[in-house]
Amino acid sequence: MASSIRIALQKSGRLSEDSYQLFKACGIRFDYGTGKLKSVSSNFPAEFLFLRDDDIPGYVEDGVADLGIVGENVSVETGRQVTTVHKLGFSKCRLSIAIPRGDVYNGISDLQGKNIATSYPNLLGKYLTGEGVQAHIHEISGSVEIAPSIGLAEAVCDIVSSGSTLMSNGLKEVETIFRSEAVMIAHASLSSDKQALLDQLLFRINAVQAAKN
Ligand code: PRT
Ligand code: ZN
Repeated sequence: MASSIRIALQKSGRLSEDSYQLFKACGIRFDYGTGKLKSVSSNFPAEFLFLRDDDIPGYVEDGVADLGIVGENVSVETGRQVTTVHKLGFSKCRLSIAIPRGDVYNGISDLQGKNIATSYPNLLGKYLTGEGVQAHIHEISGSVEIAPSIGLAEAVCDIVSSGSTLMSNGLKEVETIFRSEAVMIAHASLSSDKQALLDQLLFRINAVQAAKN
């Protein structure tokens, strides 16, 4: 009988601190930020793994981790078979298409035949297909916003929060294709004792969220 649940969190990034604070608010203690890759809770049957966010959906799909916290944007982009069990309300952002500020934009059909740089080829590809637009998607892993100014692409599709990165790179947002926040994902078929631990955890998370509102 499994008596513990394994939870994958982002090691170091925009999701890390809020993920830790969520468990803390739920009364679940564990060592965090010590550089270790694993930590066992001292007062809840859970073990935490600290990983790159991009790797979390795969670990949860494979069952190496039972649960994970990740941006919905990453979870959907990876296409991994996991269950979204709860929206967590932090790390809110959107995935948007942006073009140089001075360019004229009349609508999505203006992107027909254009080059669009992104780290989200799957989400972008699905969106464009749904809109009946054919464009060339250039997958790059970072610094997407500089692509137009160096002549790599006419448009970008990237994560936006305040909009200041787009602005400082001379870009304007023209289409929002996905809205995201941090979510808890779970392995598709948890054993009944792991499901019981997840239910306990969700009960505490709901109480924490209700107290905030
Ligand atoms: O190292 P690791 O691979 O684990 O982390 P990472 O660098 O891939 O991800 P990280 O920590 O940057 O982001 C984790 C998650 O936070 C993302 O997948 C989103 O779900 C969420 N999130 C929320 C954001 C932002 N806000 C955000 N602003 N992720 C990225 N950004 C970046 C964006 O890429 C752009 O460069 O911030 C810039 C835009 O911000 P504004 O405020 O200027 O618009
Ligand atoms: Zn990442």
